[in-house]
Amino acid sequence: MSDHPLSQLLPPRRLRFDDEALARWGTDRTTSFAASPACVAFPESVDEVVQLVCIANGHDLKIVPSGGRTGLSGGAVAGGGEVVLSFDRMNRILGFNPTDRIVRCEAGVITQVLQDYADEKGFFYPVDFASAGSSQIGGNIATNAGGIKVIRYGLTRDWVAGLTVVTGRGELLRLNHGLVKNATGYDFRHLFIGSEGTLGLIVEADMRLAPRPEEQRVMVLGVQTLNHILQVLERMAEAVTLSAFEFFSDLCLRKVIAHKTVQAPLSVSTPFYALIEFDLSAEGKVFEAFEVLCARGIVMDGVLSQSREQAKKLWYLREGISESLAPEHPYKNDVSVQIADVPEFLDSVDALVSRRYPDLEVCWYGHIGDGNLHLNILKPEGLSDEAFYERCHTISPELFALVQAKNGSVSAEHGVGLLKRDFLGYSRSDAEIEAMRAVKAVFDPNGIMNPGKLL
Ligand code: 2HG
Ligand code: ZN
Repeated sequence: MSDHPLSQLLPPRRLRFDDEALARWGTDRTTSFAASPACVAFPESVDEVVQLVCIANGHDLKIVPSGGRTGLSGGAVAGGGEVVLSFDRMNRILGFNPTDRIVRCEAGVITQVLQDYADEKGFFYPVDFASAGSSQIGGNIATNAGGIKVIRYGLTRDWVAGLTVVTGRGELLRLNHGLVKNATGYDFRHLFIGSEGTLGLIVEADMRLAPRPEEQRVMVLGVQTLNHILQVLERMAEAVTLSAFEFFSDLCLRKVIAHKTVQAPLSVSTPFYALIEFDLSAEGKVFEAFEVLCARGIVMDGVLSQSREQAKKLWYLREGISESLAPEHPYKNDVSVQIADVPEFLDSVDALVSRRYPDLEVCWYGHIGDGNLHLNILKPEGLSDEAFYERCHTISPELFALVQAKNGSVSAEHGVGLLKRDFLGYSRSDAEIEAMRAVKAVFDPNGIMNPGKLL
């Protein structure tokens, strides 16, 4: 394909047209969209990205930015002859400034590489989730990734001190330069964070690090009801600073156990489990709270990690859920409400699920400590994928109406992409969506950036 406009920029090994590359880089972890990009480009420098965007504008080529492709909303799916722009070859750590605790990364740096680098330097990069081993920093920023430690450390947004982006026009913008204070008007850095590649490409980022925390302990507690989970949250959060508060149902646990050879954490099985993480020095207080919760019949049993290795094993019971369910192609929901609204919201979702999904198995889990609930519905045997998705699609608006009634989000942390695009109106007003379109037109006037996603 030497006549392709991008052949003047990239050598054949960095501009691939083969079926294997198109299938691999043309999609993410969503299963309901087919990949059909025209080619996959692998730039190696910011300058090449700028040139690529300029060529794309001149030839009406659409661009789908591609990071670790771990997304679950179709944000990295190239389904209509687009150029996939992969950051796999822009994966260097460019420097470290210990005074400001800032690491400068290319967009393709793997999350775990940044975590390990921070650790080597005596610091901590706190954004963490199950796909940290393959997701890339650029993708994390483009989706404002959350994960398991948000309750203590916030979202990716909170750690981005500066950004270098190439807009859909092909302009290079250096945003915020790692400053703590910068009161000079609109902060475009925050506009690009969470923009899902619809405004331009994130090419480099200044990521701030946190002080390294003490060793963490993990406890898994068995409870009878969702409501009891919330009582555990209240009591534990009152007693200590939690680094994580997660929950999962017994069905999720059984799926993880069946998927990998791991053991059940407790000698009894209970309908739900809470997983908490906290500093080692808080262990005594956690134990006191645990005893009170047991005495009140709120907690049935619990297990506390005694080493890093054990903590990791307990974490796997929660972090392994998504991977264990993946072969069943579940219908995913990722919603959030304010933490104060969680109890009432859970009750209403619970009622909806038993009314509308009585014959479907639902895996409940998520980051309930920050208001984020993942509801994965499993496809019954014998039902085709299409029939199943169609049925779930008809129920989703009812769930989203409950979310809307609480001013919640129809996509807490997985992004909008293709999957939630038609439901955006449940969380954002018409005026907001119109303003989003206007903003996109400023940065991407020819509409070449990640078409069909988000808006
Ligand atoms: C998690 O918290 C991820 O495990 C994935 O956000 C959730 O697969 C899912 O629905
Ligand atoms: Zn999650």
